[in-house]
Amino acid sequence: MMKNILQLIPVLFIVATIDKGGVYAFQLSPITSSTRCRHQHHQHQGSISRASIITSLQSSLDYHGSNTNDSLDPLASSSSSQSEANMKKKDLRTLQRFLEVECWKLPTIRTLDSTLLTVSDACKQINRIVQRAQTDDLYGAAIDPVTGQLAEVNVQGEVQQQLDVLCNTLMLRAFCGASNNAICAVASEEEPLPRSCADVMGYDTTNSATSNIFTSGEYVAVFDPIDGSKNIDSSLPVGTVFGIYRRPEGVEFEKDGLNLDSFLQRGTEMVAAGYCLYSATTVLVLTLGSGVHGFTLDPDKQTFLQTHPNMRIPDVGSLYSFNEAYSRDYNEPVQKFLKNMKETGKMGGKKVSSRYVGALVADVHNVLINGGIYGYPADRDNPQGKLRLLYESAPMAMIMEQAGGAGSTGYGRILDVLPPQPHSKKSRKGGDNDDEEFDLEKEAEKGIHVRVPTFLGSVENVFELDQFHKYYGDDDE
Ligand code: AFP
Repeated sequence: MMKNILQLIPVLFIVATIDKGGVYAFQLSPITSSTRCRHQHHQHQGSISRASIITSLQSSLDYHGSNTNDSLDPLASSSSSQSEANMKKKDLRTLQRFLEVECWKLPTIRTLDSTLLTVSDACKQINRIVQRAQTDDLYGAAIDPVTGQLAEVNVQGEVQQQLDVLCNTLMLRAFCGASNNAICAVASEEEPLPRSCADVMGYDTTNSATSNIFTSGEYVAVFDPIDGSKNIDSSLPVGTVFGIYRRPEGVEFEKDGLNLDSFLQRGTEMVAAGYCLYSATTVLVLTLGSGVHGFTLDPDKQTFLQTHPNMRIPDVGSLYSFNEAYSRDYNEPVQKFLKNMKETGKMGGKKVSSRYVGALVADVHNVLINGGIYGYPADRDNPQGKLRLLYESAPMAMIMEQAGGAGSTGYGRILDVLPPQPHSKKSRKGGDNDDEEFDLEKEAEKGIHVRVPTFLGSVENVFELDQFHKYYGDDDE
């Protein structure tokens, strides 16, 4: 019974202490439905061995697992009319149906339906990876498959973890491997440079028969495959964020369909944005430029169902989501905004309340549902904040705006921010003719991975934050 119920929860931990002999954490394996001891924080000194704890927990689970007492099991209950009424499946539209209809309705994104469906499949796989991260030992630095050496630090200066590499690969292949080949190039948080889909899928672009398949895609995609991955160790939520831009007209492309410029557009040019949240439920929130729709993964059928049609954020909310531990390093407008809120004890006329999970997707989702403001401001160490414009702030800002909310840097609309442009129009192979100084990595770092102070949420709350910037801020910003 217990296992059945717990299949509904992405990651289950049982934390137990026995006779003051230490603390043990057991995670339910999503594959075998058995429990494994993940953390043993103190050496057990009492008379009960670790093995006997595992055995007794295991037999307890096995006992309940084979327990056919339906009155205890709301899912297995066919006799309890109360349970049946509560647990009846709702008649909800599938994501697939939604995409077929919406992409057919909107000519600007007509070819994106199969791409977005493939991306939703990647989210399902990432969901399973997150669930298995501890039982399957997906921690630890990734090994470079070519050299057999430990992976290098990524563009963010962090050593890539196996989990990051796996999720990145899934998203790369989802965007580039979709049957309609709508995407021609991708940029990921995990990669220093954007890549052509031909490169991702291992196609030889000198062969014109195959190169066309990948180079003719009309869109480019940006994404952060696993945002907030540090949360996984403590079984807290994480997410995936993505945005899709139409390839601009009139720019010169490399043979394989890549051009840095096609990524360095304002957020206003995005045609679709979304995120997947891996938490108590697995949720996909999507905008195709005409409203925001939320889909929840049915854990039995592994199908995304439209549980939140036409999501609207309240115009004003009382929730604030900032890492306040950094507040002494925030700039004056943000400090004053937070001080004012705490002194009055109110936001939006209601008693103010704080929530901060430390994963953008989870924190923003909470604000989207309940109203209020999420903020990752500039601070002394990070003069532009921490969040990346292209694959974090801009997609989230599009979602917020489409849901009736706002996204601001404190000094202006996030979607209006133009990423730094390369100083040369030569897009890829610098240094060989007219422009000796062109350094692609530097240009990409400046443009693709640019950071921006980020405030997202209800219009009234974000407006108020902007007013503090106007009044106390630096005119040069
Ligand atoms: P990681 O992906 O490196 O864990 O960073 C997550 C993140 O970019 C974003 O999801 C969070 O909102 C933010 O960092 C949390 O950062 P702090 O720990 O500095 O508050």
